[in-house]
Amino acid sequence: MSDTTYPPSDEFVKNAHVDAAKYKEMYEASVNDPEAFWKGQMGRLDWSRTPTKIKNTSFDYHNVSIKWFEDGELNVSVNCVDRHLAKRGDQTAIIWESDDPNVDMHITYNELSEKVNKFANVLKGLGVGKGDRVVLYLPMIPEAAYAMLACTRIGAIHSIVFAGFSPEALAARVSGCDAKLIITADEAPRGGRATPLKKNVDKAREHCGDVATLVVERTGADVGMGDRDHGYTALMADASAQCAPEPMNAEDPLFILYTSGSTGAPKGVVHTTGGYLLYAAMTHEITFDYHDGDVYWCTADVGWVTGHSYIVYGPLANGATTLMFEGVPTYPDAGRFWAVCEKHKVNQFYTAPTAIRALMGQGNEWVTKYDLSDLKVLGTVGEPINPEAWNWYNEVVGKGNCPIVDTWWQTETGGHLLTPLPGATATKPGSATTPFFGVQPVVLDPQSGAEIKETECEGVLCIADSWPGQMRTVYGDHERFVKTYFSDYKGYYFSGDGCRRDADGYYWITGRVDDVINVSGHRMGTAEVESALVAHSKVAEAAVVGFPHDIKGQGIYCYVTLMEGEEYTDELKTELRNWVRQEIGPIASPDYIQWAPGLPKTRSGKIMRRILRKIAENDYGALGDTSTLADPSVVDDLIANRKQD
Ligand code: 6R9
Repeated sequence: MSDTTYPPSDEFVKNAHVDAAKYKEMYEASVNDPEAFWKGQMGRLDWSRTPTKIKNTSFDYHNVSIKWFEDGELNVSVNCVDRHLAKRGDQTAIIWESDDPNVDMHITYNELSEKVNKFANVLKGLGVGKGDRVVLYLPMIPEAAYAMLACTRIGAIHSIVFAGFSPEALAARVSGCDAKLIITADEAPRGGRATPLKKNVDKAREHCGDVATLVVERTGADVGMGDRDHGYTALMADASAQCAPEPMNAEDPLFILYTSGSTGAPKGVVHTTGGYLLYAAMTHEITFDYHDGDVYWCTADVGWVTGHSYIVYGPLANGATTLMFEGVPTYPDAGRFWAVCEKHKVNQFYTAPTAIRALMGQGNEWVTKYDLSDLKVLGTVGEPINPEAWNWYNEVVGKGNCPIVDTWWQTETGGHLLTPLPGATATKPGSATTPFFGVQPVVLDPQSGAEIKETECEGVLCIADSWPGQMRTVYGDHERFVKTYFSDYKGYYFSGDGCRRDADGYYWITGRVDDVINVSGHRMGTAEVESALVAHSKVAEAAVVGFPHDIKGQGIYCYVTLMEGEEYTDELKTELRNWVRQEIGPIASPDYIQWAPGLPKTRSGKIMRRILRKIAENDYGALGDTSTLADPSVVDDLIANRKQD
């Protein structure tokens, strides 16, 4: 851990939205009088009915309820499109960079408006109305943004499923929200290869029923259209370019996004209209110090929350130019990110530590051969960034001139909670630094749950009061929402992360304290991988843990016990790996599968993951107390058989 600090340059500070003094003043105002503070920020959005009630929130375990701007009315597509037309109709809203480096497209706000209106009418024509759920299973193409905004125009609730998820995972999410329509594409080109999205939808519909599907013709491949399938191009050609926006209550659901937790199936995180959009817009402007005319690029996928808040909603609410990239960082070569930055004169660049680590290993020439002089701010998200990667990002990519914003947040939080502000915060490599406006982080003792008052400390990271971008509930299961986030530490929102606070009050995220692992910035519940493994006929029991991985941050380590009479062979190992990929998707592909004749369990039958984690980490000295195990000898077997790949 490094404690060297990197203050912003005087030149940067001069032009920044927020400098150190303003941060201090605004932060204090935001926590001393949240009502007044957020009332003052409301004007960032256009409301068809101005809210008079600002904050009505309770973290009380018996009565968790979160409402912001509850009597306000607005429409998200109006805020992201219509209201910009008079001033910036001809400005580029979306730059689309295709997987093929020779193909790109600029979409102006006028064009965006036409597409969104038409698309909204297409949805209506297919019987979709206010409150209906629509699943998007799409490549990173402009139609993904059109589809999201079209849903918001008519008040439909979208639920995006990352295009890397398997048909089985897709089916579970379609059923989970009882979707009326799936929007997909024929194929998704990425890194020169095409994923057969429409075929995956066909397979998913064998499980979730024959849900109507709209198919965007991305590659034109012949994918076979059935009775329930509709071609996008033909419907758009006939659609009217005028669709009146549905006025929505601030607390009407905007979208559902499934995310992994420590237990059970992924949960549908629900975000609502007013608070979410305001928070996404404000953090986008201030965290990245976005100024009119800047070109902003977030490399995430719209299938994750980062894509929702920081490719589509935040930037478009601000009238920004946002870049959408269909490809991968290493295609056609390891210079792709920097070639795109040069080509489109990118000013703010936002990516994940896993990508930085992977590119760092390819050599500096891939970066230095491009002109990156337009870059002003660099961002990271998704997992802790190690100081080596931070320093490389700072020196080789930013040439020491670009503040780095290490943004800590979650699907549940809607937007950044801990982050440097580029003109205000002296950064430290590896620290997400200090809270955004309105955010009150606290560090709790994991055992007693008591708040640690000393500045320097370590514990679990909770948040003491609500902010507008917070999730409101788990779709269809409010009890699970309360249980997951408000029951372990009463009166607080529990993030699931551990952290350290240093003498300067800076926060350093130490990783999850629950059974969630973070693989290349993607969240995965070990329980999900375990249930995929035990669904295989030859597997009796499985335990899955994370282990440190140089590029991915964490890798997936699986222990399996087999059904009586089954033999563990290399073929079975391959079969199990493919099985998990098929059940969840390639991102859940196990790095190691170890045969375990027995798993370490307590006498009450609980698997002791702490021990399995240590074995996966190759850290036998720290196994700790194994005397409470029902059969301590299984540990020796596990050590003897470790990583026999
Ligand atoms: C936005 C996003 C959330 C989890 C979170 C934490 C980890 C995210 C981080 C970070 C350290 C950062 N995380 N940002 N850890 N530093 N800057 O990633 O949402 O997919 O829900 O993951 O990711 O563990 O709890 P999500």
